[in-house]
Order: sequence, then C-alpha cells, then structure tokens
Amino acid sequence: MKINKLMTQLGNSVDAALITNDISRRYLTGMKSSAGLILATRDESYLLIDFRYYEEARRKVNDLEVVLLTDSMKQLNDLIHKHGVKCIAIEGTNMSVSELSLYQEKFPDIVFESTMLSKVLVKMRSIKSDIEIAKIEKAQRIAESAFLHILDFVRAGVTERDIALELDYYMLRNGAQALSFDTIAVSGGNGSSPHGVPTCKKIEKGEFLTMDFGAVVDGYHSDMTRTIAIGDISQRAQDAYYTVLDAQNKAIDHAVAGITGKDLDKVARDHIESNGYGDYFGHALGHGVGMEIHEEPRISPKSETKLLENMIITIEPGIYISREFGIRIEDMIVVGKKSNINLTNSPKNLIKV
Ligand SMILES: [Mn+2]
Repeated sequence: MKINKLMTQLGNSVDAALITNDISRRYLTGMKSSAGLILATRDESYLLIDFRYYEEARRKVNDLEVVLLTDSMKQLNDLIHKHGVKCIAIEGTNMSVSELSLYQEKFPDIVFESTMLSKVLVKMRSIKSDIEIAKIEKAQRIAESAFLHILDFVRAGVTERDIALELDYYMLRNGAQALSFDTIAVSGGNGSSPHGVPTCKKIEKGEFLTMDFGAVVDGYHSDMTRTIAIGDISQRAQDAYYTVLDAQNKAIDHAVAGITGKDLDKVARDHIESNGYGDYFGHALGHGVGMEIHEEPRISPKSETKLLENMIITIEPGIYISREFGIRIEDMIVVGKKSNINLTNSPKNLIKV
C-alpha cells in the first residue's frame, strides 16, 4: 500500500513515478533486488524485474503488477502510452545525469520532474510503521547483546581490531544479516577522531574505549555507541564522560514530536558548552536510521526539520580532545507525540573493566 500512499503524496502535477533506486524499490516492494524498475501510474503500478528475481517477486509483491523485464525502454514505452502518461516524477537525487539524458532521448515527449519524488520518498521513509520499528528493534537487540558479550572480552592488552572483529562475529552469529557499517572500536588518543578506524593498537589501562556498531535485520539498521573505561581513568576524563551523558539524557527528554532538529541539537550542545567543552563536540547530535544508516531527519545545528511521531533517530553527543581521548554515547529513539521510546537498553553509567 506504500505505492498508493506515494502516488497520493505526489499530488496531481505528475501522472506517473519512475523508481530506479535499489533502496526505494526495496522499500516499496518489500523485496531486495539489485536491478529492476517501478513505474507507478494513477491506475496501475508495475514492477519490471528480470529473470533472477521474477519468481520471487511474483510470490512476494502484491500491490504492484510484476512484469518480466526483457527490454526496459520498449516496455516502459508501451506502459507510458497505455496509460497516457505525460509527466513522470524521477528520483533526482539518485539518478545519474547520463541516465536522465538517456530517458529524455528515448522519451522526447515526456516531461521529467526530478525533485518531488526523492523528497516524498525520503519523508515517507523517515516515519516508520510498526513493522519497521520491530525490525529495527530486533537489530538493536542483537547489537546490545554483542555489547554485553564484549564486556567480558575487553581487557588491557587486546587490540582495537580484535574488539571490532569480535563484535562483528558475535552480531553475525546471532542473527545480523549484515553489519550496519564498519564497526568502530577506538581507544585512548585514537578515540578523538569520531569515525576513527580500529588499529592494531592495544588498549591500555587508564584509557577510554569507544565502540560504535550496529546490526542489519531485513534491510533495517541499528546504531549504538558506548564508551567504557579500562581500569582507573583521570577525574577530568570522568567529568567529561558525565558531561556527555547528561547532555545525551537532556536531549532524549526533549526528543518529542514538534521540536526541530536544530533545537534538539542545541539542548545537548548548550549543556556541553556550559561545562567548558564547547570546542570539543564537532559533529551533529544525531540522524534518522532505517533502510540506510544515515537518513532523514538530521539532528544538526542547521536542521529545520520538525520531528514527527514514529521517526527513529539517534542521539549521540560526544567530546573529543585531540590525542587525549574521545567519548560518545549513542541511543536510538522512537519519537512519540509527548514522549519517546528508547530502543537502546545497554547501561550508560561509566563501566570500568
Ligand atoms: Mn550514529
């Protein structure tokens, strides 16, 4: 039924939509494939898909007519004429210039509208259905059980790379179909780059270890970060940790429908600034999560987007002091009308191993 909703939201200025992007196609059909086209018209919608996926599509895809893809341009041409299509919305943010010129050359009488479709799809995807929320929650359960597992594995002398590999292996062994992104496990001075790459550096007593990781279930991603202490750490490092945690908790309290991305970002940023760490939080507070690890809405100082019920966002403030240490704490939140649900159950009080 997503396809009907899409056509309604596109309004009357176009009479068809041509979907060419893999993620959009999966979102609208519920089926993963590496090639294929959707042509949605006012009366009927078609999934043109090749032999490799045709049988599966016939079984799984109900709200589009499944057509065996043989000659895409000829088949599109037939459908365009059959439905009297004159203006087609295309995914401007995903289509290459050469692809667009090919369509324009093959269909000189058709007007291609390249901004609306991407916008409508991004907005639709940002608001999750109960089924989508359940998939993300399942992915998160796998990640947080990996976190519990890693607490037993981590000790001084183990390398960052071994920790990352252990997290990956655990998640894949316990139901993750893929990893959300390259797992981050960084310690000590290496932790001050937010997206640092795990190295062969051994973690040492007195350091922080930051782990940012996630699992994929049915195409939906999870995203979490925890920072833990190896042995005793300095008072200054502890203060910074609790500044990040308090900033995060404050922001979570404000993550309800109606607030803009920039106002939510400001809640955490103001707290970090007022504690003297304003220069050390150099990235956005969070982002939407779903079929892509980073999607709408953005929770950044520039984002005018208002949060809506059933958006899933991360809240991940940090403090990074060059060559000394880095701290980040990240939870995933389902936005509600007046409150929210935190999908991340892993403890946040400073853990010392
Ligand atoms: Mn994240």
